[in-house]
Amino acid sequence: MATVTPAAVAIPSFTGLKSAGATKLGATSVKVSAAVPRMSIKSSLKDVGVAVAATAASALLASNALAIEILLGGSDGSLAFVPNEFSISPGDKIVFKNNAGFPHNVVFDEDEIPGGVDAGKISMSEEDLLNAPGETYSVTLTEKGTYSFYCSPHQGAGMAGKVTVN
Ligand SMILES: [Cu+2]
Repeated sequence: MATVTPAAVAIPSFTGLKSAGATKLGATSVKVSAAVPRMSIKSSLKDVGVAVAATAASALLASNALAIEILLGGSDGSLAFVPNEFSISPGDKIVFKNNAGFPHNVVFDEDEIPGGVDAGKISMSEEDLLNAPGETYSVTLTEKGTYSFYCSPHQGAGMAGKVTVN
């Protein structure tokens, strides 16, 4: 059996990958098998398969992940999250957007989030503020459960909200 060095495997693999982008995998395997020794064919096909699977997975994630926009401050001047109660799916992104009555921020209550979730990792710091119109703070929640959050400058005025991940 011929010895295949890493360098010898790498070149046909690269060719296979490029072909896979332009043509169907079946057509690529025929073309590669005619051009390279048996050991290389196996490596080449394996690499192409992994690359195709990875591409498909990332495309799926991109098309399925949703983002929900929550306004910071009501257009009527209310100091509130709008809406202040909503549901998302795990992995969805929440985009909090400055609308009126700022500065605002978004702090998750460490006592009212699912166990094992670190409030510090999903919150802005208490002193950190969104000052400009349209400024945003985004967070992605992956653990199922109910999360309570508030705006620290306006917590006393009742600016708080709740999101359920299910
Ligand atoms: Cu606020």
